[in-house]
Amino acid sequence: MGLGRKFVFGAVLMVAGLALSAGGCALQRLPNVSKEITGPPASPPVLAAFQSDPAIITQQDWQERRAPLLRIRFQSEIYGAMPEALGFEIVSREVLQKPEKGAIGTIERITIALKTSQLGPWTGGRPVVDMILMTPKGKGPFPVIAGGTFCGNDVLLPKQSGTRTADMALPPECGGDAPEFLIKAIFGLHANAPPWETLAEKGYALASWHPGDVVPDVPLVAEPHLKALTPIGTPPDQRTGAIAAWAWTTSRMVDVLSDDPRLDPKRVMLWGHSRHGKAALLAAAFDPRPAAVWALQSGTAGAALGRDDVGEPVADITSTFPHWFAPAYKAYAGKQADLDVDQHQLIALLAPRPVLIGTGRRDQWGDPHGSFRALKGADPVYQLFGMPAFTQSKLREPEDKGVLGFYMRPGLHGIHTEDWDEALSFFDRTAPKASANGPISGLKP
Ligand code: GTR
Repeated sequence: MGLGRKFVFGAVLMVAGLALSAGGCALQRLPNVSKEITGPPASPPVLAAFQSDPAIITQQDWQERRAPLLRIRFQSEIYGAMPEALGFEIVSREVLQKPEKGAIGTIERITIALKTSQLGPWTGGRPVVDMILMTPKGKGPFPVIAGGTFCGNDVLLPKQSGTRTADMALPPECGGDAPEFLIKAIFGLHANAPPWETLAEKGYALASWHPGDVVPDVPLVAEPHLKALTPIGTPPDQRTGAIAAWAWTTSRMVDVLSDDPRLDPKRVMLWGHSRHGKAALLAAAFDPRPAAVWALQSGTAGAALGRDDVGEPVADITSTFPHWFAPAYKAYAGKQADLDVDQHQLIALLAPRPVLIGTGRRDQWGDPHGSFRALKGADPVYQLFGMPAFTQSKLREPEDKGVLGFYMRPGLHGIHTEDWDEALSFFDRTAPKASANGPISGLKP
């Protein structure tokens, strides 16, 4: 076999391997979903009586009675106990790129040790996260878009030395040594790295970290880390799941970002794709500080309704990724209708903050329709906070109004330029105004 042939053969094998290793990933479920909205409304209705809590009438009812009750239920039934928040310590800061001519801005690596109530299996008894922070040129304080990266910091900025993160196990979905062009061909141009230049040009800072620094995304490897993060006294079937641990990590990153005078603490926006979209939503549901969230193809236990038979079933997600959840969640395999909470209630915990849900038309497991209905189901809580009703009737792109937005682009599971374009125009439109020092270039006043 000639070299060229060998290469093509190798590439085909690698594509097949990647597709298979994506496991339950939507890649294998190719048919388009309907362009018309299908499926019943979200249940239970978000303001209706829940357990022994009577129906919600006012914002105060929601904030003081219902929201705390839902947070307890989401932890006990789906995500497991949130680790305790005990703060952080900056271990080191290193400037990887100075804002000199030709550079987009400043790029730093900030090494952060997270404090936990227990001694974990980490070096020094606590998890250490490397955050890569880009601040654009110009005068801040800058709004910042923050989120976990899928495959480690070293693929974030391939041409930038010094970004390598702690040496944690990566999930098989990262494709082993698959070349970057194949990853991009399968999972999109921005599968591994956000559009740094565009963000800098628009006046956004970008914070990225690898959630696997805290809990590696590999089932058996994750287990001791999860146990170490689980608050003492938690029933075993509610031990912290990785999505909860990553959401908690996100909040610690918000601690760090909110303390940085170059950034605007009122404009910390979260984003995440797929499993990290689940974590971004959960983080903002438990933390009032993130100003807005973009969850892309977050699917089951993310933005998609989970009590129906559409999308990725609980049985599949809990057997492929048992470490993501509380062991209790597995009990709903094959009987997800028995759950008494659903994801529209999770989204409602973000009210009145802007939420953009992105989906792909061929990403059947991401469940575009269930995600749209979840936004609709959360809307009454947004209206309780005086937000305009979610009236969007087309799945394709968000309407240019309101703080709830939804889009369904063509294609599969991945992160494309089109996704970032949708997110940036949504953030430009809905992000709060600068809280000091006047407007930021690129943002609408
Ligand atoms: C899939 C998983 C989805 C989604 C996705 C991802 O395999 O079944 O729930 O989270 O992984 O994170 O890419």
